[in-house]
This record gives sequence, structure tokens and C-alpha cells, in this order.
Amino acid sequence: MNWLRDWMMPLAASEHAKKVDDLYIFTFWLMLAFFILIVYLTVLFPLKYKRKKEGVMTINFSHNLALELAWSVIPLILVIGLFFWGFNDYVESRVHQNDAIEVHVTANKWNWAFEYPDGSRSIKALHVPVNKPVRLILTSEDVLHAFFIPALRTKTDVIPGRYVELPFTATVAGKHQVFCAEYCGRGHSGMFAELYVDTPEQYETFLKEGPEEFKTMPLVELGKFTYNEAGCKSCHTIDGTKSEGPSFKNLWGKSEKLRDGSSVTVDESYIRESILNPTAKVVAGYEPVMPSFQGLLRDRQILGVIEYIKSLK
Ligand code: HEC
Ligand SMILES: [Cu+2]
Repeated sequence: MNWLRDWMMPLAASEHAKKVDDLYIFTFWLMLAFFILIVYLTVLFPLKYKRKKEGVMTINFSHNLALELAWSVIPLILVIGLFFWGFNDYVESRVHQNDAIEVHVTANKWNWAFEYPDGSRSIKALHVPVNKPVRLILTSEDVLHAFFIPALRTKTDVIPGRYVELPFTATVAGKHQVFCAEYCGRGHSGMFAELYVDTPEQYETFLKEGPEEFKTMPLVELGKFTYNEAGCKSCHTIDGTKSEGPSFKNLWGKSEKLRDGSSVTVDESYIRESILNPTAKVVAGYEPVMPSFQGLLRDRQILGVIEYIKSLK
């Protein structure tokens, strides 16, 4: 039924999507056949059995058991068949593969954020390798959303305070659209994301270099994004107040006193070292509690943070 599927349905980017389409197409033609039959009989019978001569009566039927059984039992068998066909496909589509790549998805008004097994993140763009099982683990920070990938014919509610899972294996490389399919407020209609089904090489590059917007975003903006997204803001303020760690305000170029009594000028390499190897030089008056971000931030993100700190004068 390949040609029929291509003719009737939009791109199906997974085996599951093809199965959904087959069932849909079968149901469609079945209903069309019944529709034609019923309309045909509705027109035919009044014409055929119209009283043609005054005084001539049809013999009095009460019912026809065989006919009634036929029109009850045949449709019953058909709909039960459709149920099990659909139920079977649905259950199959929700079976989790053991070696699936787990991606965490966080929905908020009106954004989709993704976090990958290696800690990398992306926003509004989900990258997965082609032909590899993927398991999304989704939650919402505010209201009910729904993660809908039409090309995969799959969808799930995303519920605040709960994790839901969505397994899939995309088989067609390229860019597919993701929608929010649950009305969630003013920005609902713009709550998109792109699903990038990558070749293995593209996926590796993505993990190494980050999403496209990391390469194109102005450095200061990327730094601000990283500051908010990577959790720096839970320990570093930008308004000069002391928190878990020193504030980033007026940090650039300052001479910083270290725990061991020496001092250091805050420049590019010092910031870089502080991010990748925070315990190498510990600022006086603070505990060495900062985790290393080695491997978690892309080079361009670190450059961004440096530029961002420079901008906080
Ligand atoms: C768990 C809290 C915590 C988080 C999260 C954290 N830091 Fe820190 N950071 C600290 C502490 C405490 C210090 C001071 C002690 C030290 O130097 O290790 C520090 C020091 C620094 C310094 C040197 C500051 C100075 O005054 O010399 C820089 C730069 C820095 N952090 C950058 C970052 C960046 C960028 C991020 C996010 C990617 C981040 N930190 C995340 C706690 C944190
Ligand atoms: Cu939404």
C-alpha cells in the first residue's frame, strides 16, 4: 500500500507512522464503500418500491432475520477488527527499547527545552539520530502541554508534576515539525520545535558543537543564555550581591584574592579555568563548591560567558 500511502498521507517518518496510515487508509476506504452503498440504497429503494398504481399494496413484511443479522454482525466484526488492529499498533508503539537514547524534554510557556544524555541542551530543536530508538521523558514547568510530532504520528500530553514517556524510532532523515497540541495560553500557536533526524555524523557534530543557534547567536546573548540555562545563576548574581559564589558584576579585569593568599587578574583564561577546573584557584571567602563544567559547555558557550561577564560593568 506504499503508493496509496504516499498519495493520501503526509510524510511518514517512522514504521509506526506507516502503520497508523495503513489503518487510517483502510478505515477511510471501508467507510467510503459503506457510504456509497447506503446512499445508493437510499436513492434506489424509494424509486423501486414507490406505489405505482392506486389500490395495489405491497405484502406486509414484519422483518427479515437473515438481513438484520447480516447488517448487525458484519459491521460488528469489522469494528472489532479495527479496534484490535489499532490497539495492537498503539501498544507496539509504546514499547520501550532497552538501548534507547533518553532525551529529557521540558515544556514551559511557550518553549520546548531538550537535554541529552551527555548533558548538552537545545531549545526548540530536538536532535536524534536516524534509525535509533529514542525515549523522550517529558514534563512541564507550568500548565498542560502536548508534544505532537505529525510526521511520526505520535503525541503525548505533557503534565506538570509528572514524567511521561514517548518512545519512537525515526526512519527518515531531515527536519520535521513539532507542535504543542494542547491549548496552553496566549503563545500556544507559536509553541513549535523542530525535530532534526540526523545522520550519525550529523548527530555527533551536534553533540560536539551544539545546536545551530549556538553557532549563530551573538556571543553576549549566548553567554546570557548559558548563564540562565546551565545553572550559573543559582550561585552567581549579576547585580553585585554575594551568593553561593561571587557576583559577575564588575568581575572583569578585577584583581581577585585567592584562598592561598595570592591574587589573580580576572581575564579570559582565568574565567575559562574557573569554569572547567573550579578548584584550581579558589576565591578567598568562598567554599570550593562549584562543579566543573568540563564537557557540559561548548567552547563557544564559554566564549559567550566571558563576553557576557565583560558586559556586566
Ligand atoms: C554550586 C554553585 C555554583 C555554580 C552552579 C556555579 N558556580 Fe561559579 N563559583 C562558585 C563558587 C562558590 C565560586 C568561588 C570559589 C571558587 O573559585 O571555586 C565560583 C567561582 C566562579 C568564577 C570565578 C569568580 C571570581 O570571582 O574569581 C567564575 C568565573 C565562575 N564561578 C563561573 C561560573 C559559571 C560560568 C557557571 C555556570 C556555567 C558557574 N560558575 C556555576 C559556585 C558556583
Ligand atoms: Cu503548550
